[in-house]
Amino acid sequence: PVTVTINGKQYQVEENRTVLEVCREIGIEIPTLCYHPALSIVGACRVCMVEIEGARNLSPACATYVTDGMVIRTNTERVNRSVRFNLALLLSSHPNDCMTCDANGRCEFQDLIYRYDIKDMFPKDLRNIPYDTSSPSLFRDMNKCILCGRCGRACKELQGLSILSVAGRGYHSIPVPALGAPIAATDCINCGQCATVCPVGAITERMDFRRVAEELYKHEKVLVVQTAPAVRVALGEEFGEEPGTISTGKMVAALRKLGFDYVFDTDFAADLTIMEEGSELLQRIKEGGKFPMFTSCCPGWVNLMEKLYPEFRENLSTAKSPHEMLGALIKTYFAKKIGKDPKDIFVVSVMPCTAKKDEAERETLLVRGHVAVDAVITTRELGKLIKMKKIPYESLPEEEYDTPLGISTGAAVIFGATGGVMEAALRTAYELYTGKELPKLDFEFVRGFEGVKEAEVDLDGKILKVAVAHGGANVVKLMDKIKSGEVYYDFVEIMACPGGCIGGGGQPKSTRPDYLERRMQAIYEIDENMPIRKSHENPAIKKIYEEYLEHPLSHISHELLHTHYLD
Ligand code: HC0
Ligand code: SF4
Ligand code: SF4
Repeated sequence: PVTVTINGKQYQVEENRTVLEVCREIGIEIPTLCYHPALSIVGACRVCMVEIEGARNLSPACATYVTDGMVIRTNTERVNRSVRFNLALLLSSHPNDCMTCDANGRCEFQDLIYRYDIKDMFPKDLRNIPYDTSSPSLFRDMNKCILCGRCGRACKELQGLSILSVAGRGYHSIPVPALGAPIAATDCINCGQCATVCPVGAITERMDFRRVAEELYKHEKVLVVQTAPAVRVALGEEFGEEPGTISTGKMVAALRKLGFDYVFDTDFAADLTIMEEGSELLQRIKEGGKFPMFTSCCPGWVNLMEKLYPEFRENLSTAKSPHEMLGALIKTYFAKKIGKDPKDIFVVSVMPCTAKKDEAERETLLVRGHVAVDAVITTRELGKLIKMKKIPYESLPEEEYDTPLGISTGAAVIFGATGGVMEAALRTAYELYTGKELPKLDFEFVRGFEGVKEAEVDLDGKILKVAVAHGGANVVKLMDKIKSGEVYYDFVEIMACPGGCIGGGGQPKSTRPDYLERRMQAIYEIDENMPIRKSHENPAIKKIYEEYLEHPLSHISHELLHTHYLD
């Protein structure tokens, strides 16, 4: 440890830490914009400036490491003047249209402008850049860009895909796709990692919550909503709760209050996915097929595969992603059950994911001529909808999902974290393949944040080589190795976002260093507390096969639950 003096008080702190980290830990606020704990440090925005005794100039706290005897001041007039000057400069090229901005209320820039009481100090010098509405998942308004560069770093460092890089000069420079192309014309995979780190409203998900609000208001159709595994461990953050707060019951209650007629759980379909995908894997093992078999539930990954590794198209499981399976069942099985025409049913998916928006528009996912999912909204958009309708989220009593499409197991909820689909699949594949009961349900080697996890699983004599990768940058590394033949696996789980869907591009924005860990802990806590923890033991899954789907990979399962991929 080293001794530092901050604002006149002495502290013993760990070495190799920045002034910013140390100050935040002891509760001293330092404003930041370009800093994000998941990204590299660039010290570009100059709003975290502090005074270090002995240094002539102010130093950026995010990029300055503590040393023994360092004397730091964060609260001097000089610091304050400098922060205000930098904020005012940024504001001079930023429109003041907070009222209609989708980041309103959770904008890091707006917060600072308000807190430091910055009025327009310099004449406005706006940029007049047209919106980029080319993507079905993302919306870009570069007039609002404050040049923090977080989007570009997220795309490059987390996703391994340098789609956005800074072009132009000075305050007119902005992060753009190469040659200024619309984002949909690039290799962008719609993961939304850029949007979830954007501190302002420059890159957001395409907003679909107003369309959903409109349907709720008209209420001409039967309104059905489903929620993804990872939403329940993050939604609370939109209402000031700690990351990892489990909000399943409140979320269901809020959705009913919003006016949905049925609240179903994507987790039900995650269990169904395991039945279909697990059976597909066992079938490939017995009858031959392409290996490795890749999971297919992450549309960010499917986009990445189609754009960068199309030669692996047939290696992908043909199983649709869970929310598309559920949408398909709602428009067929469930429609018949309630005596409705599928065109009179409106299905909304609440997802941690922006790529699910473009997935829902794929023509290959039409079910008997109908879209399976009519609208996808992100966790953040659900938060907006609840606030817009003034539903008192904090005081809602917990409620349960509707049956039968709301019944699920612990195996389903872990889909939300990297390694979860693999673990859920192994729990079922082991028992189906060997006919024996698993001695231990937890497969620890696929858990955690290691970029690529690999293992050999003994299915009673048959050794299965498996791997799990999350975050595009790790995915690209793994795929290059698989492609070159350097490594071989039988079954590979891939999630495009860091940490899996808990870190999805539609999740609440967070600059806390521990938000992913906490969300992950919550996912495994839910699993542990579920009475049933294996997909093939879900009674509602057994019933739907008996009543409707016959058996995994049946003719009707193929029609409703499987798909194919684009050339
Ligand atoms: Fe996921 Fe899913 S686990 S992709 O991350 O498979 O979005 O949460 O809903 O569909 O179930 C996202 C999360 C899902 C799907 C499930 C899968
Ligand atoms: Fe990059 Fe993902 Fe953003 Fe596309 S959505 S620009 S791939 S971070
Ligand atoms: Fe979407 Fe999850 Fe894939 Fe990210 S990891 S693109 S949130 S499905």
